[in-house]
Amino acid sequence: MTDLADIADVGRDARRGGYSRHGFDRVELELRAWFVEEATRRGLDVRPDRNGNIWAWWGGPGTDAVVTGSHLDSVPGGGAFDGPLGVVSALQAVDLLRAKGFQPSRPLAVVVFVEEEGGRFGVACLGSRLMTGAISAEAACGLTDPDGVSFGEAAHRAGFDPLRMGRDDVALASIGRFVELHVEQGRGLTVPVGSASSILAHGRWRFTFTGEGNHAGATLIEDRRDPMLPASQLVLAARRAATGGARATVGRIVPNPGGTNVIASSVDVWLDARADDDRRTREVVAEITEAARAAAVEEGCEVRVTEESYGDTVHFDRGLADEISGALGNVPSLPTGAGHDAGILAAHVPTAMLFVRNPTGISHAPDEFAEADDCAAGVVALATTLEHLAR
Ligand code: HGY
Ligand code: MN
Ligand code: MN
Repeated sequence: MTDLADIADVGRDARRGGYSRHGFDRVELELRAWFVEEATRRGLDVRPDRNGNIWAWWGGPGTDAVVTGSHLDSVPGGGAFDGPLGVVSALQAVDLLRAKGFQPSRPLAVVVFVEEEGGRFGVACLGSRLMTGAISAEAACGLTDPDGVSFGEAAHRAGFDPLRMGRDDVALASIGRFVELHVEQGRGLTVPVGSASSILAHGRWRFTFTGEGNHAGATLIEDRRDPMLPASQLVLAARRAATGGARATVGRIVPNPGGTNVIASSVDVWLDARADDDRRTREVVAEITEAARAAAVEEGCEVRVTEESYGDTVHFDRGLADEISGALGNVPSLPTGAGHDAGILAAHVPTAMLFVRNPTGISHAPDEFAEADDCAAGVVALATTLEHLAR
Protein backbone atom coordinates (compact mmCIF):
# COMPACT_ATOMS: atom_id res chain seq x y z
CA MET A 1 0.00 0.00 0.00
CA THR A 2 2.96 2.29 0.64
CA ASP A 3 4.16 1.79 -2.91
CA LEU A 4 0.67 2.41 -4.30
CA ALA A 5 0.54 5.52 -2.10
CA ASP A 6 3.80 6.64 -3.72
CA ILE A 7 2.03 7.00 -7.06
CA ALA A 8 -1.40 7.90 -5.69
CA ASP A 9 -1.19 11.48 -6.90
CA VAL A 10 0.11 10.69 -10.38
CA GLY A 11 -2.51 10.98 -13.08
CA ARG A 12 -5.56 11.79 -10.99
CA ASP A 13 -8.39 12.89 -13.25
CA ALA A 14 -10.23 15.76 -11.59
CA ARG A 15 -12.97 15.79 -14.20
CA ARG A 16 -13.74 12.07 -14.46
CA GLY A 17 -12.60 10.98 -11.00
CA GLY A 18 -10.04 8.22 -10.54
CA TYR A 19 -7.00 8.07 -12.81
CA SER A 20 -6.34 8.69 -16.47
CA ARG A 21 -2.96 7.24 -17.31
CA HIS A 22 -2.36 6.32 -20.94
CA GLY A 23 0.49 4.80 -22.90
CA PHE A 24 3.35 7.26 -23.37
CA ASP A 25 1.39 10.26 -22.10
CA ARG A 26 3.01 12.61 -19.57
CA VAL A 27 1.50 10.69 -16.66
CA GLU A 28 2.46 7.22 -17.83
CA LEU A 29 5.99 8.46 -18.55
CA GLU A 30 6.17 9.72 -14.97
CA LEU A 31 5.01 6.32 -13.71
CA ARG A 32 7.58 4.57 -15.89
CA ALA A 33 10.30 6.82 -14.45
CA TRP A 34 9.06 5.92 -10.97
CA PHE A 35 9.29 2.21 -11.84
CA VAL A 36 12.80 2.58 -13.25
CA GLU A 37 13.86 4.36 -10.07
CA GLU A 38 12.30 1.73 -7.81
CA ALA A 39 13.81 -1.13 -9.78
CA THR A 40 17.22 0.52 -9.93
CA ARG A 41 17.13 1.24 -6.21
CA ARG A 42 16.67 -2.51 -5.72
CA GLY A 43 19.72 -3.21 -7.86
CA LEU A 44 17.66 -4.71 -10.69
CA ASP A 45 19.06 -4.40 -14.20
CA VAL A 46 16.55 -2.17 -16.04
CA ARG A 47 16.22 -2.61 -19.79
CA PRO A 48 13.47 -1.24 -22.00
CA ASP A 49 12.68 -3.55 -24.91
CA ARG A 50 12.13 -2.48 -28.54
CA ASN A 51 8.36 -2.21 -28.09
CA GLY A 52 8.09 0.22 -25.22
CA ASN A 53 7.92 -2.33 -22.40
CA ILE A 54 10.33 -2.05 -19.46
CA TRP A 55 12.11 -5.06 -17.97
CA ALA A 56 13.90 -5.16 -14.62
CA TRP A 57 16.12 -8.19 -14.17
CA TRP A 58 17.27 -9.99 -11.07
CA GLY A 59 20.10 -12.12 -12.47
CA GLY A 60 19.91 -11.88 -16.21
CA PRO A 61 18.72 -11.07 -18.81
CA GLY A 62 18.75 -14.72 -19.69
CA THR A 63 16.55 -17.49 -20.97
CA ASP A 64 13.94 -19.61 -19.21
CA ALA A 65 13.34 -16.76 -16.79
CA VAL A 66 10.48 -16.46 -14.37
CA VAL A 67 8.76 -13.22 -15.35
CA THR A 68 6.06 -11.29 -13.53
CA GLY A 69 4.56 -7.85 -14.02
CA SER A 70 1.60 -5.91 -15.33
CA HIS A 71 0.90 -2.38 -16.59
CA LEU A 72 0.79 1.18 -15.26
CA ASP A 73 -1.74 2.70 -17.66
CA SER A 74 -5.45 2.91 -16.90
CA VAL A 75 -8.78 3.32 -18.64
CA PRO A 76 -10.08 6.93 -18.69
CA GLY A 77 -11.11 7.62 -15.10
CA GLY A 78 -9.95 4.20 -13.90
CA GLY A 79 -9.07 2.82 -10.49
CA ALA A 80 -5.81 2.68 -8.57
CA PHE A 81 -5.33 -1.12 -8.66
CA ASP A 82 -5.89 -2.39 -12.21
CA GLY A 83 -2.29 -2.67 -13.42
CA PRO A 84 -0.26 -0.91 -10.72
CA LEU A 85 -1.14 -3.59 -8.12
CA GLY A 86 0.65 -6.18 -10.25
CA VAL A 87 3.72 -3.98 -10.70
CA VAL A 88 3.98 -2.94 -7.06
CA SER A 89 3.36 -6.51 -5.86
CA ALA A 90 6.12 -7.76 -8.17
CA LEU A 91 8.64 -5.32 -6.68
CA GLN A 92 7.56 -6.20 -3.15
CA ALA A 93 7.74 -9.91 -3.89
CA VAL A 94 11.37 -9.35 -4.91
CA ASP A 95 11.92 -7.52 -1.59
CA LEU A 96 10.39 -10.42 0.35
CA LEU A 97 12.50 -13.02 -1.43
CA ARG A 98 15.65 -10.99 -0.90
CA ALA A 99 14.86 -10.45 2.77
CA LYS A 100 14.71 -14.19 3.30
CA GLY A 101 18.00 -14.69 1.44
CA PHE A 102 16.50 -16.49 -1.55
CA GLN A 103 18.89 -16.96 -4.48
CA PRO A 104 17.01 -17.68 -7.72
CA SER A 105 18.57 -20.46 -9.76
CA ARG A 106 17.21 -18.94 -12.96
CA PRO A 107 16.76 -15.29 -13.96
CA LEU A 108 13.76 -13.45 -12.60
CA ALA A 109 12.28 -10.32 -14.17
CA VAL A 110 9.60 -7.73 -13.52
CA VAL A 111 8.06 -6.30 -16.68
CA VAL A 112 5.84 -3.27 -17.26
CA PHE A 113 3.83 -3.46 -20.47
CA VAL A 114 2.87 -0.30 -22.34
CA GLU A 115 -0.76 0.68 -23.20
CA GLU A 116 -2.51 -2.38 -21.78
CA GLU A 117 -5.92 -0.73 -21.72
CA GLY A 118 -5.85 0.74 -25.18
CA GLY A 119 -7.21 3.88 -23.51
CA ARG A 120 -5.20 6.16 -25.77
CA PHE A 121 -4.62 4.28 -29.03
CA GLY A 122 -7.68 2.02 -29.02
CA VAL A 123 -6.08 -1.43 -29.06
CA ALA A 124 -5.56 -3.13 -25.70
CA CYS A 125 -2.35 -4.95 -24.70
CA LEU A 126 -0.35 -3.09 -27.32
CA GLY A 127 3.06 -3.79 -25.71
CA SER A 128 2.51 -7.53 -25.38
CA ARG A 129 0.79 -7.75 -28.78
CA LEU A 130 3.79 -6.08 -30.41
CA MET A 131 6.24 -8.30 -28.58
CA THR A 132 4.44 -11.48 -29.62
CA GLY A 133 3.65 -10.30 -33.14
CA ALA A 134 -0.10 -10.37 -32.46
CA ILE A 135 -0.13 -6.90 -34.04
CA SER A 136 2.36 -5.71 -36.65
CA ALA A 137 4.59 -2.73 -35.93
CA GLU A 138 3.05 -0.98 -38.91
CA ALA A 139 -0.50 -1.43 -37.65
CA ALA A 140 0.42 -0.45 -34.08
CA CYS A 141 2.43 2.61 -35.06
CA GLY A 142 -0.40 3.81 -37.29
CA LEU A 143 -2.95 3.86 -34.46
CA THR A 144 -3.82 7.40 -33.43
CA ASP A 145 -5.07 9.00 -30.24
CA PRO A 146 -8.01 11.46 -30.20
CA ASP A 147 -5.59 14.32 -30.95
CA GLY A 148 -4.25 12.56 -34.04
CA VAL A 149 -0.90 11.63 -32.48
CA SER A 150 0.15 8.19 -33.67
CA PHE A 151 1.51 5.45 -31.41
CA GLY A 152 4.67 5.51 -33.51
CA GLU A 153 5.08 9.24 -32.89
CA ALA A 154 4.38 8.93 -29.16
CA ALA A 155 6.84 6.02 -28.90
CA HIS A 156 9.45 8.03 -30.78
CA ARG A 157 9.01 10.99 -28.42
CA ALA A 158 9.45 8.58 -25.50
CA GLY A 159 12.78 7.43 -26.94
CA PHE A 160 11.73 4.32 -28.87
CA ASP A 161 12.42 3.71 -32.54
CA PRO A 162 9.21 2.70 -34.38
CA LEU A 163 11.35 1.08 -37.09
CA ARG A 164 12.72 -1.37 -34.52
CA MET A 165 9.31 -2.32 -33.14
CA GLY A 166 7.64 -5.65 -33.84
CA ARG A 167 7.78 -9.27 -32.79
CA ASP A 168 10.66 -9.72 -30.36
CA ASP A 169 11.77 -13.35 -30.37
CA VAL A 170 14.65 -12.64 -28.02
CA ALA A 171 12.35 -11.17 -25.37
CA LEU A 172 9.84 -13.98 -25.89
CA ALA A 173 12.51 -16.65 -25.63
CA SER A 174 13.73 -15.14 -22.39
CA ILE A 175 10.43 -15.98 -20.70
CA GLY A 176 10.27 -19.47 -19.25
CA ARG A 177 7.07 -18.86 -17.33
CA PHE A 178 4.97 -15.73 -16.87
CA VAL A 179 2.77 -14.89 -13.90
CA GLU A 180 0.70 -11.69 -13.69
CA LEU A 181 -0.88 -10.62 -10.42
CA HIS A 182 -4.02 -8.53 -10.83
CA VAL A 183 -6.92 -7.21 -8.82
CA GLU A 184 -9.98 -9.38 -9.53
CA GLN A 185 -12.48 -7.38 -11.55
CA GLY A 186 -15.74 -9.03 -10.62
CA ARG A 187 -17.12 -10.61 -7.47
CA GLY A 188 -15.76 -14.04 -8.31
CA LEU A 189 -13.28 -14.36 -5.47
CA THR A 190 -14.39 -14.81 -1.85
CA VAL A 191 -10.96 -15.50 -0.39
CA PRO A 192 -7.95 -13.12 -0.54
CA VAL A 193 -6.10 -14.81 -3.44
CA GLY A 194 -7.06 -17.00 -6.39
CA SER A 195 -5.74 -17.93 -9.80
CA ALA A 196 -7.15 -17.51 -13.31
CA SER A 197 -8.47 -20.37 -15.41
CA SER A 198 -9.54 -18.54 -18.58
CA ILE A 199 -10.37 -15.24 -20.26
CA LEU A 200 -13.48 -14.68 -22.37
CA ALA A 201 -13.08 -14.22 -26.12
CA HIS A 202 -13.34 -10.47 -26.69
CA GLY A 203 -12.88 -7.68 -29.14
CA ARG A 204 -13.67 -4.11 -30.10
CA TRP A 205 -15.67 -2.99 -33.12
CA ARG A 206 -16.10 0.55 -34.41
CA PHE A 207 -19.35 1.50 -36.13
CA THR A 208 -19.29 4.73 -38.12
CA PHE A 209 -22.78 5.94 -39.00
CA THR A 210 -22.94 8.64 -41.65
CA GLY A 211 -25.98 10.83 -42.29
CA GLU A 212 -26.45 14.48 -43.08
CA GLY A 213 -25.31 17.31 -40.81
CA ASN A 214 -28.00 19.96 -40.45
CA HIS A 215 -29.77 22.48 -38.23
CA ALA A 216 -31.51 21.20 -35.09
CA GLY A 217 -34.30 23.74 -35.35
CA ALA A 218 -34.79 24.42 -39.02
CA THR A 219 -34.69 20.83 -40.31
CA LEU A 220 -38.07 19.08 -40.34
CA ILE A 221 -38.05 15.64 -38.71
CA GLU A 222 -39.09 13.98 -41.99
CA ASP A 223 -36.15 15.61 -43.78
CA ARG A 224 -33.51 14.29 -41.44
CA ARG A 225 -30.85 11.65 -41.88
CA ASP A 226 -29.62 11.66 -38.31
CA PRO A 227 -26.86 9.09 -37.58
CA MET A 228 -27.55 9.40 -33.85
CA LEU A 229 -30.73 7.36 -34.42
CA PRO A 230 -29.06 4.13 -35.60
CA ALA A 231 -26.25 4.77 -33.09
CA SER A 232 -28.76 4.69 -30.26
CA GLN A 233 -30.39 1.57 -31.71
CA LEU A 234 -27.00 -0.12 -31.61
CA VAL A 235 -26.77 0.55 -27.87
CA LEU A 236 -30.12 -1.13 -27.30
CA ALA A 237 -29.28 -4.00 -29.65
CA ALA A 238 -26.07 -4.63 -27.69
CA ARG A 239 -28.01 -5.17 -24.49
CA ARG A 240 -30.57 -7.41 -26.26
CA ALA A 241 -27.88 -9.56 -27.88
CA ALA A 242 -25.84 -10.13 -24.73
CA THR A 243 -27.56 -13.20 -23.37
CA GLY A 244 -26.35 -16.42 -21.75
CA GLY A 245 -23.24 -14.94 -20.17
CA ALA A 246 -22.15 -12.88 -23.18
CA ARG A 247 -21.34 -9.21 -22.59
CA ALA A 248 -21.78 -6.30 -24.98
CA THR A 249 -21.02 -2.72 -24.05
CA VAL A 250 -21.06 0.68 -25.68
CA GLY A 251 -18.87 2.89 -23.50
CA ARG A 252 -17.91 5.47 -26.04
CA ILE A 253 -19.87 7.44 -28.63
CA VAL A 254 -18.38 10.37 -30.54
CA PRO A 255 -20.70 12.47 -32.68
CA ASN A 256 -19.17 14.65 -35.33
CA PRO A 257 -19.20 17.64 -35.06
CA GLY A 258 -20.89 17.31 -31.65
CA GLY A 259 -23.02 20.38 -31.05
CA THR A 260 -26.22 20.62 -29.00
CA ASN A 261 -28.07 22.38 -31.82
CA VAL A 262 -26.47 20.35 -34.62
CA ILE A 263 -27.74 17.16 -36.26
CA ALA A 264 -24.53 15.13 -36.42
CA SER A 265 -23.11 14.34 -39.84
CA SER A 266 -21.55 11.15 -38.49
CA VAL A 267 -21.33 9.22 -35.24
CA ASP A 268 -18.64 6.77 -34.15
CA VAL A 269 -19.76 4.08 -31.73
CA TRP A 270 -17.37 1.58 -30.16
CA LEU A 271 -18.70 -1.84 -29.22
CA ASP A 272 -16.87 -4.07 -26.74
CA ALA A 273 -18.21 -7.64 -27.00
CA ARG A 274 -17.18 -10.75 -25.06
CA ALA A 275 -18.42 -14.31 -24.75
CA ASP A 276 -17.32 -17.83 -23.87
CA ASP A 277 -15.91 -18.66 -27.27
CA ASP A 278 -15.26 -17.33 -30.73
CA ARG A 279 -18.49 -18.67 -32.22
CA ARG A 280 -20.70 -17.06 -29.58
CA THR A 281 -18.82 -13.74 -29.67
CA ARG A 282 -19.14 -13.59 -33.47
CA GLU A 283 -22.85 -14.43 -33.17
CA VAL A 284 -23.46 -11.60 -30.69
CA VAL A 285 -21.58 -9.10 -32.86
CA ALA A 286 -23.42 -10.29 -35.99
CA GLU A 287 -26.79 -9.79 -34.29
CA ILE A 288 -25.84 -6.27 -33.17
CA THR A 289 -24.43 -5.45 -36.61
CA GLU A 290 -27.62 -6.56 -38.31
CA ALA A 291 -29.73 -4.38 -36.01
CA ALA A 292 -27.37 -1.43 -36.62
CA ARG A 293 -27.56 -1.86 -40.39
CA ALA A 294 -31.36 -2.07 -40.37
CA ALA A 295 -31.58 1.06 -38.19
CA ALA A 296 -29.17 2.89 -40.50
CA VAL A 297 -31.26 2.04 -43.58
CA GLU A 298 -34.42 3.17 -41.86
CA GLU A 299 -32.89 6.60 -41.19
CA GLY A 300 -31.32 6.91 -44.65
CA CYS A 301 -27.82 6.60 -43.15
CA GLU A 302 -24.80 4.51 -43.98
CA VAL A 303 -22.76 2.40 -41.60
CA ARG A 304 -19.21 1.12 -41.80
CA VAL A 305 -18.05 -1.56 -39.37
CA THR A 306 -14.40 -2.06 -38.47
CA GLU A 307 -13.01 -4.78 -36.20
CA GLU A 308 -10.35 -2.88 -34.27
CA SER A 309 -9.07 -5.78 -32.21
CA TYR A 310 -9.99 -9.33 -31.32
CA GLY A 311 -8.69 -12.15 -29.16
CA ASP A 312 -10.06 -15.67 -28.84
CA THR A 313 -10.73 -17.38 -25.51
CA VAL A 314 -7.61 -17.91 -23.43
CA HIS A 315 -7.18 -21.05 -21.36
CA PHE A 316 -4.27 -20.59 -18.99
CA ASP A 317 -1.70 -23.37 -18.66
CA ARG A 318 -3.35 -26.00 -16.50
CA GLY A 319 -0.11 -27.56 -15.33
CA LEU A 320 1.33 -24.24 -14.22
CA ALA A 321 -1.90 -23.25 -12.46
CA ASP A 322 -1.97 -26.59 -10.60
CA GLU A 323 1.68 -26.20 -9.67
CA ILE A 324 1.07 -22.70 -8.31
CA SER A 325 -2.08 -23.72 -6.51
CA GLY A 326 -0.13 -26.55 -4.90
CA ALA A 327 2.61 -24.16 -3.78
CA LEU A 328 -0.01 -21.80 -2.34
CA GLY A 329 -2.07 -24.49 -0.65
CA ASN A 330 -5.02 -24.87 -3.00
CA VAL A 331 -6.24 -21.46 -4.07
CA PRO A 332 -9.47 -21.28 -6.08
CA SER A 333 -9.28 -20.94 -9.82
CA LEU A 334 -11.73 -18.69 -11.64
CA PRO A 335 -12.49 -17.46 -15.16
CA THR A 336 -12.45 -13.75 -15.93
CA GLY A 337 -14.15 -11.44 -18.40
CA ALA A 338 -11.20 -9.02 -18.38
CA GLY A 339 -8.33 -9.04 -20.83
CA HIS A 340 -4.67 -9.02 -19.75
CA ASP A 341 -1.15 -9.04 -21.18
CA ALA A 342 -0.95 -12.50 -19.62
CA GLY A 343 -3.71 -13.52 -22.02
CA ILE A 344 -1.60 -12.43 -24.99
CA LEU A 345 1.51 -14.20 -23.67
CA ALA A 346 -0.43 -17.39 -22.94
CA ALA A 347 -0.31 -18.33 -26.63
CA HIS A 348 3.50 -18.38 -26.49
CA VAL A 349 4.70 -19.33 -23.01
CA PRO A 350 3.25 -21.14 -19.98
CA THR A 351 1.33 -18.37 -18.28
CA ALA A 352 -0.66 -17.97 -15.08
CA MET A 353 -2.43 -15.22 -13.18
CA LEU A 354 -2.97 -14.54 -9.51
CA PHE A 355 -6.05 -12.54 -8.52
CA VAL A 356 -6.49 -10.45 -5.38
CA ARG A 357 -10.02 -10.26 -4.03
CA ASN A 358 -12.16 -7.31 -5.07
CA PRO A 359 -14.78 -6.88 -2.34
CA THR A 360 -17.21 -4.84 -4.45
CA GLY A 361 -16.43 -6.27 -7.87
CA ILE A 362 -16.06 -2.72 -9.21
CA SER A 363 -13.26 -2.13 -11.71
CA HIS A 364 -12.47 0.31 -14.54
CA ALA A 365 -13.98 2.95 -12.26
CA PRO A 366 -12.71 5.24 -9.49
CA ASP A 367 -14.28 3.03 -6.78
CA GLU A 368 -12.14 0.01 -7.66
CA PHE A 369 -10.76 -1.29 -4.37
CA ALA A 370 -8.87 -4.07 -2.62
CA GLU A 371 -8.23 -4.42 1.12
CA ALA A 372 -4.67 -3.82 2.31
CA ASP A 373 -4.59 -7.27 3.96
CA ASP A 374 -5.65 -8.93 0.72
CA CYS A 375 -3.00 -7.01 -1.22
CA ALA A 376 -0.41 -8.17 1.31
CA ALA A 377 -1.63 -11.75 0.87
CA GLY A 378 -1.23 -11.23 -2.87
CA VAL A 379 2.41 -10.18 -2.43
CA VAL A 380 3.13 -13.22 -0.27
CA ALA A 381 1.39 -15.49 -2.80
CA LEU A 382 3.37 -13.97 -5.66
CA ALA A 383 6.65 -14.27 -3.75
CA THR A 384 5.87 -17.91 -2.91
CA THR A 385 5.05 -18.55 -6.57
CA LEU A 386 8.23 -16.90 -7.85
CA GLU A 387 10.30 -18.76 -5.27
CA HIS A 388 8.74 -22.05 -6.30
CA LEU A 389 9.27 -21.41 -10.00
CA ALA A 390 12.77 -19.94 -9.75
CA ARG A 391 14.14 -22.39 -7.23
O1 HGY B 1 -10.56 -4.39 -21.23
C1 HGY B 1 -10.06 -5.25 -20.53
O2 HGY B 1 -10.60 -6.30 -20.27
C2 HGY B 1 -8.75 -5.04 -19.87
O3 HGY B 1 -8.89 -4.55 -18.63
N1 HGY B 1 -7.77 -4.44 -20.64
MN1 MN C 1 -8.24 -2.96 -17.14
MN1 MN D 1 -5.22 -4.64 -16.04
